[in-house]
Amino acid sequence: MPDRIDPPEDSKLTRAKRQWARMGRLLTGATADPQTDRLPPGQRLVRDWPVLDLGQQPEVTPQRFRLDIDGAVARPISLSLAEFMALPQQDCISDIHCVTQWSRYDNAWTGVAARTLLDLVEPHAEAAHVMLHAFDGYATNVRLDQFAAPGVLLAHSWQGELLTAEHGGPVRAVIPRLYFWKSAKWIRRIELTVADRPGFWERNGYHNNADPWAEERYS
Ligand SMILES: Nc1nc2c(c(=O)[nH]1)N[C@H]1C(S)=C(S)[C@@H](COP(=O)(O)O)O[C@H]1N2
Ligand SMILES: [Mo]
Repeated sequence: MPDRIDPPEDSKLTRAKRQWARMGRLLTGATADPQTDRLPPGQRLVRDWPVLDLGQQPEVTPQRFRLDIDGAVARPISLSLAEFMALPQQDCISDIHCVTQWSRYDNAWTGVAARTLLDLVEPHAEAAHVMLHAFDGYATNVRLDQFAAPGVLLAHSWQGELLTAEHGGPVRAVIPRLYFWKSAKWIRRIELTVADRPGFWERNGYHNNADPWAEERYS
């Protein structure tokens, strides 16, 4: 049975965001409560799965694939595809929310939980951020606690089939509670850092945090 991803926990942050929403601080002026509003403000549902990227899809053969996990960690590792596939597997069903306003419900992903990889490398106590680097040169930053959250996967399959190249195969990140640009396709390296650095879209006007329920689309 796949784990169902529940909406984000109640927290000081989400309570603050709801307060901001009530004050009309969202771009749409709509209120959004991740506890009860499955569809974030300003989003519309689609049934197909659009392809979005920088337009240069790298050819990542199983031979060429390599996943390095390094930076502010005690035990850096570098995995072949076979070594990655031999790690404990997890199924997760989650929703996609793209900043270009489409959302897609109930995507069944299979892969290795980010938590499992973090346990292998043992992050330093000061590590607080993650930079995801991809084979096409794309990079995106995410807070370590958000990367370590339940439901975050390094996925190789979608709906029971291996990920196609256009959707980031052989392995992509899936970070369900953030806008989809944080979910790097063709993942190559997971770099843990002490300080935060902006990734590709984050240097180009996108929001650093990317919480869909707070409509953190642009900086
Ligand atoms: N490596 C890489 N990952 C990427 C991108 C990219 O250009 N390169 N684009 C991001 C953006 S903006 C989105 S919306 C999603 C799209 O994923 P999809 O094409 O599977 O729908 O991938 C994200 N991950
Ligand atoms: Mo996107």
